[in-house]
Amino acid sequence: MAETHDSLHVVMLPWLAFGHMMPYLELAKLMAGKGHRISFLSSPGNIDRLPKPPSDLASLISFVKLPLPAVEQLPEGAGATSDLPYDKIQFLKKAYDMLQEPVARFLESSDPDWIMYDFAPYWAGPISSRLGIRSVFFSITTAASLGFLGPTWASKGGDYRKTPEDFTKRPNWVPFPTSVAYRHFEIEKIFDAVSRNASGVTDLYRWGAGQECCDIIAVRSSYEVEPEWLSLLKDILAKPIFPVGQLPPSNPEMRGETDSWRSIKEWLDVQKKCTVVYVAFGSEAKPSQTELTEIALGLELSGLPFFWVLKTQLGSADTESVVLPDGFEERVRGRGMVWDSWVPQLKILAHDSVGWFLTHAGWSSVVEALSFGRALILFTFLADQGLNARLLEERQIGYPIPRNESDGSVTRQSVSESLSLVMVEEKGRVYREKAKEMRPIFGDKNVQERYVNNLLNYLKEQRPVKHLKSKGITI
Ligand SMILES: *[C@@H]1O[C@H](CO)[C@@H](O)[C@H](O)[C@H]1NC(C)=O
Ligand SMILES: CC(=O)N[C@H]1CO[C@H](CO)[C@@H](O)[C@@H]1O
Repeated sequence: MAETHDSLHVVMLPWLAFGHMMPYLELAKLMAGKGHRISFLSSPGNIDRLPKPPSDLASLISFVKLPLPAVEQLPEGAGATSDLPYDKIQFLKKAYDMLQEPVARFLESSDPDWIMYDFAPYWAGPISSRLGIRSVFFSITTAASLGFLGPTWASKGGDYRKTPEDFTKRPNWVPFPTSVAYRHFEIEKIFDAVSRNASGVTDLYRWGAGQECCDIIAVRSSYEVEPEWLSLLKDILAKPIFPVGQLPPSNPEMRGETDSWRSIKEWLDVQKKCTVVYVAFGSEAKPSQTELTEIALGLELSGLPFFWVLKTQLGSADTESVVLPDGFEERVRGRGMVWDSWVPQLKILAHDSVGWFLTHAGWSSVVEALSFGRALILFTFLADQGLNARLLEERQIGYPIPRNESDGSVTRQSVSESLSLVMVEEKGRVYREKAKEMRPIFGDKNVQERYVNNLLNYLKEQRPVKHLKSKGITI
């Protein structure tokens, strides 16, 4: 891939979470595939852990390592949210905010056309406009989540919603009927995002301030999936809104042919076609001990084959690791496999034996599964997962395991019953069919390319005037 005279230089500044860095990187690859140059900024440890782009794009994507300053209470060596228990993430944000100077210096010296920044670096907008660099607020969450968050005045502190209960209802700026809102137990768990924290600002403030200071807003979304929400965003955010498509991972060879994949594949190869439930809750979620016990016993009760990627500890600073019920692994041996380290999720989802996915509803996992038409059974933990789940439930693309509304607890019976509903019963047929229908919508490369081209056309047309002139482009 070679640069041309109208190639752009775009800086990407994703939040220090793999669920954010990966879709940013996916978009970076698609843009580099069109000859544009990307500088991808993150902590050194994260960059070392990210999959390497394919060799034909490697020269166009430069990874820029920004060491994180030491912050009291932030465990040494932690560079991403997945290295930390939930209550320590505020210190990672505090360290991240201290990157303002290094980021400004990088922007000044490299003079890109555009920067694409995430919700956490809400300070990137003002820095860029001071330097005459244009900016995109790029949200890796769905348009529904952004719509639920609301206009910037709301997220910046003027929200009429004050109690957790307020966040369980449709916001008053949403004019169409929808069930997209948190459930009681979901918002209770994350309500501190609404309050001040060690970093000095709330998460909501970061979203609002970041959206307010950019030139345009890009969303990991598509008109095929969220037409009503995308049109709402135009109204409430009063900025050009660009869906960038669902960004299905383009490169299932991530991290190469590892030994772990060889043993996983060996196990999957001997299972019957389309029978295995893949169970995984993303890099940041760890079930509580009671949840873990009930999910395990539910899987056991169901009698179904499963492959479970289980995180029992969130980084070495996590003192509350969880354990499987006594004798569980012996009892399910042969039909169930529990894996406690990183897996090539995309390859597992792509395997013929896998038919179903018990997921936390993180959007990257949803996209990966639907791009193979795998039916979804939902069990949410944190962040925007509840909102994603409602969106999927309302479109009958995902089935939520019934839970106690007030504390979110789940029973082994409801786990087992939900699995058989989606997998075998007549009542669950709609979930199986919808998942198949979604396959081209989430996985089609041409659909994806259209969205990226549309964004790129705008970025080219609207590049900073000084750069147009220096490249001899007349306006
Ligand atoms: C749900 O949880 C609450 C709080 O733990 C408890 O009081 C209630 O009895 C539970 N409801 C059901 C139906 O189990
Ligand atoms: C200063 C402050 O309010 N800290 C809170 C930030 O949020 C965490 C949970 O993520 C709480 O434990 C802190 O008390």
